[in-house]
Amino acid sequence: MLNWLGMPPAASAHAGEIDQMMVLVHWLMLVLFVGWGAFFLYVLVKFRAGANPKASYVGAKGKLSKSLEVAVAIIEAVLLVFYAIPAWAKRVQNLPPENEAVVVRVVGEQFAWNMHYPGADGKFGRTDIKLISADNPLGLDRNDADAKDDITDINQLHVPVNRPVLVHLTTKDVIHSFGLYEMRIKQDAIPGLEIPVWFVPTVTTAEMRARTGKADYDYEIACSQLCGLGHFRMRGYVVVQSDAEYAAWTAEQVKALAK
Ligand SMILES: [Cu+2]
Repeated sequence: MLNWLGMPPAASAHAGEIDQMMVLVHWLMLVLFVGWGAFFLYVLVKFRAGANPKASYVGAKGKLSKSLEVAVAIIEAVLLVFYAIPAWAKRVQNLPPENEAVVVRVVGEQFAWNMHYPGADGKFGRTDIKLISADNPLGLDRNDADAKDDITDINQLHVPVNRPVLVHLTTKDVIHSFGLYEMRIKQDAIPGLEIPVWFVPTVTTAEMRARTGKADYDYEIACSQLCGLGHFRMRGYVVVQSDAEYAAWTAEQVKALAK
């Protein structure tokens, strides 16, 4: 139903709700575009100089135009109150509990996305700006007890399918924006703030590749704020895996840490 809008395929539990809103807004815009366009053509002919040598300073009479304006305002209010605000409220109020979700810190920087998983203990280790270096972009203090099992990654967000993912989003330098189009997620990353963002991925990367027939299809993380000269290359990938694949990936990371 959405192909006519050119939307990327949907791959999260709440995507349908966002798409429904987009469809309704586009229908309203189409009706307004056609309606106003037709009205414009009508007045061009009706009030042409040839038929109206003397200008009227009174203007249009009648209630139709006012009723139409009120109707448009009511439709917009309905979209806002019954669709947009409830959908947004779910994003910002119904956060999944941390013990049920996959919790990840995502830290933007010019020009990469750093992923920080709390590891088996479920606690994020201490980070310190003084420890930031080329091979420790998060400034993670590996001497901290909570940090010992933390998993980090760059530009690759591994998540299991059908489980809530709770991202704590922030940035080290300038404002970036975490855009996951198939998940219908977009949130600005602001220095000094940690903003919760959540979604439930419903289609694994492998399944999406099979569905689209594109063997190299990836869920892209696109930085959606112009954040500097390298903005164009600030992209990462969400790798949505089956539970078994995700467990295997986690085990691999744990093994690499032990080395
Ligand atoms: Cu950016």
